[in-house]
Amino acid sequence: MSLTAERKDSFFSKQEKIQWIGYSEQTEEELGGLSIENDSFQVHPVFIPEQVNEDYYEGFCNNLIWPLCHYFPYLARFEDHYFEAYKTANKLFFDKVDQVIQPGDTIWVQDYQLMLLPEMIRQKYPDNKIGFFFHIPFPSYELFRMLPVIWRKAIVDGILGADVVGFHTNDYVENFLKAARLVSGYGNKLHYVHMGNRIVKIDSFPISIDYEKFNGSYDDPEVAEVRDQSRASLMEKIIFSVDRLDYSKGIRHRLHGFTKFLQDYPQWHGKVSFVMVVVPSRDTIEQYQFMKMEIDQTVGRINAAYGDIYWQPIIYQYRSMSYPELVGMYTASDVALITPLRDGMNLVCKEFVASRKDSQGVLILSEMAGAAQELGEALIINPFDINGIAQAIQEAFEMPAQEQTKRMDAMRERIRDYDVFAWTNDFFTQMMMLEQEYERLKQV
Ligand code: ADQ
Repeated sequence: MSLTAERKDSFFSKQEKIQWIGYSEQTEEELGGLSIENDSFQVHPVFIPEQVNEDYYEGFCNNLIWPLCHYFPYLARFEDHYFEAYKTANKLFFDKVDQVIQPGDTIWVQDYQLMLLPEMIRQKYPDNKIGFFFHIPFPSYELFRMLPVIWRKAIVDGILGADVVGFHTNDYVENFLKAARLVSGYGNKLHYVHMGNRIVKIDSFPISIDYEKFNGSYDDPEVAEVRDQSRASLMEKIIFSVDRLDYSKGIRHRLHGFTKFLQDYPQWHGKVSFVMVVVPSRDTIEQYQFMKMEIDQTVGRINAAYGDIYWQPIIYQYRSMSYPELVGMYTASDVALITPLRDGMNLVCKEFVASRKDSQGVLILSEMAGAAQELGEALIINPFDINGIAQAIQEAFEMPAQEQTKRMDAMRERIRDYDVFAWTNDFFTQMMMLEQEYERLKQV
């Protein structure tokens, strides 16, 4: 990552209309040729036949790449038909790019669902600038090598069709460079990979959020109402967490940590409310259904064991939240408890920090989230260490207001300076300046 003042100028404000290509949940017939367009975007839907999509999205993406990249190899399923569907779906995206692309266009491909697409575009359009961003952790080679050789090679070569390849952290960059070397024999110099007549830059771009939006929402009347009501109706101390239902998010470990806290610090009984919101996700997959059942049971057990008729330690919601509710809870809480077992970045912690215009509140953050590398002022915990979670909650509850402000302000400044717009500009600037930058480095 590198950032200069001029990189913070809005990149998109200088550009022509953005052509957005994405998967459509509706069929072509249902959409009926309806075109989605406004002043800045035009959306081009990609239609994937149902069976292909099941093997592609639920299969290759969610049953193989997701668990492997989040260090759950025992959940990964290696099916030939998954990979066939993955190739087919990437080709359907390519066909849409092929219809829309204009000479001189820059194409930015997002995430692990489309790892073969950069190379497909490169082969037909050698001169267009292509970027690729990977939103989840790129795993250590020992996990990546579990993929069959042909699949690994297709993935590495597919991604390297881009000019600039971005990851959230330097660790993921190093993991990818090692995979590129061991799978396809591509060496690198200062993170530039040589691909015959062209170079590819591999770098870290820690994704961020719209800082001003979250910061500015503090005084929004709807947000203030949620905050006031929560503070009035919940206990003296409020802990908050919100995530998609996913085994990578460490929800069960969080519950065990909270139970340990209740065991070890009984002085807080009757004085703490843990508001835990889980947003439904991928609940057609068996593992997710099982996990949901386990969470429901664990919450029930904790509330039954520790609560009484006046106090429920955990307030658990399985639903989506509106924006005012989300920011209302971020700003009402004393502690945000974020405990993923693995997370590419984790935006919830950045949203919490950006929302805290009052510079109060304590962030407890797992060291396994990419965000931990930027937010060192949080109380950093290991999500597998249940005692550590319990102690961090106690430390957060006892942290003086002044100390909270000091930590919060340092994190807020960092997120404000590299927000999602700076992230975009940084990525595009590196794409545009790729060759000059490489020549300059060669002289040094
Ligand atoms: P996700 O795994 O989806 O993203 P995350 O980065 O935390 O995880 O983003 C979740 C987003 O959904 C946040 O903006 C949050 O506010 C919102 N959200 C979560 N629960 C919600 C609820 N109940 N109601 C409403 N909104 C809710 C993937 C990777 C991450 C990476 C991002 C971006 O897994 O590691 O940070 O992409 O690159």
